[in-house]
Amino acid sequence: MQRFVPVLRNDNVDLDLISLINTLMASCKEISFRLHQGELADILGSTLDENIQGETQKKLDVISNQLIKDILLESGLVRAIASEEEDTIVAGSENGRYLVCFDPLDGSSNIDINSLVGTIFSIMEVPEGQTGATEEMFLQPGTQQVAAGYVLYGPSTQLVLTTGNGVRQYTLDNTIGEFLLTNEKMIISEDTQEFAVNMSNQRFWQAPMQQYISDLIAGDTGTRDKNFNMRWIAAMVGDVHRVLTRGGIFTYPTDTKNPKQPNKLRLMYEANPMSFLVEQAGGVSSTGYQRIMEIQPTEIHQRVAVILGSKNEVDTCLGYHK
Ligand code: AFP
Repeated sequence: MQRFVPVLRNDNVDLDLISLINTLMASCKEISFRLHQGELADILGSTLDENIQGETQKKLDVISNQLIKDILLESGLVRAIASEEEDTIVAGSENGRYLVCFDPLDGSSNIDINSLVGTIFSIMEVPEGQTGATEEMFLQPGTQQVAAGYVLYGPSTQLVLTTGNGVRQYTLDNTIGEFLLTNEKMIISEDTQEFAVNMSNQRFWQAPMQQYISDLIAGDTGTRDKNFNMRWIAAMVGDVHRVLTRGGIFTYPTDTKNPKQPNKLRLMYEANPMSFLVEQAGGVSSTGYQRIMEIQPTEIHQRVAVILGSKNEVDTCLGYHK
């Protein structure tokens, strides 16, 4: 099985970018190790702090953020980072070519139940001729990403990565500490009978999503004329991994549950990187009204509605929004 760096070299990926991803993976291997130590390492549970989103920070959110932040800022390759766990961007090296957005530990409510979590990342280049490190530099649409991926900390630790030439999956071999290529080309099936949504929010959704999900649930007794199954991991990284592996539609739609926060998922470090992966694997990713990767961001912690997955099923869902 091939190691991850030579695979990227064969793909003619820029050597600095390979080096950056490799550096990022060093921190993910450390997170993987600590997660697997679990309760033995006294890293479960919450801190007394909240992040910028008003969410209680788990100890592992803070540890993971620190590990990734330190290694990226020391690499010399990164101009600045934006993280779910940081209020503002953090400047790195003046000569760094790259901007990295990340969610250090997505699905953190799963930590204490020993369930799926993951690190999601998106990499862009500093716009031509710009000096210093500013939030404006980050406000580029997802189409500008040069790499995106996630590391899923499950029964095995897997890296799923795109640099714009398809999606590959690597599995961490703990005996040698390397990510080895285990799927050369991830493709999302065009059709599916599986959907992922938090059904407890149903009454808060807008009419098109209410109708679409009702029709899925009606199954072969309704207009869809086939039965659907539902899965919800409560970690986007786990749900999207399932979609990439065996197809499906995943959505976190707009809702009125908290009028101050109509959308839950973060554009820069959740929706954009996942959309890049999904599109590279042949799927579709939209807010319902716009391709996610074409959204012009207005701030780094911006939230969006997300509908992504199997092409034909997402297209059907989008049909309800017209
Ligand atoms: P946290 O990492 O803050 O726990 O949030 C995870 C997440 O943003 C996303 O990964 C899940 O799809 C979604 O929240 C789950 O949300 P619900 O708890 O509302 O189902």
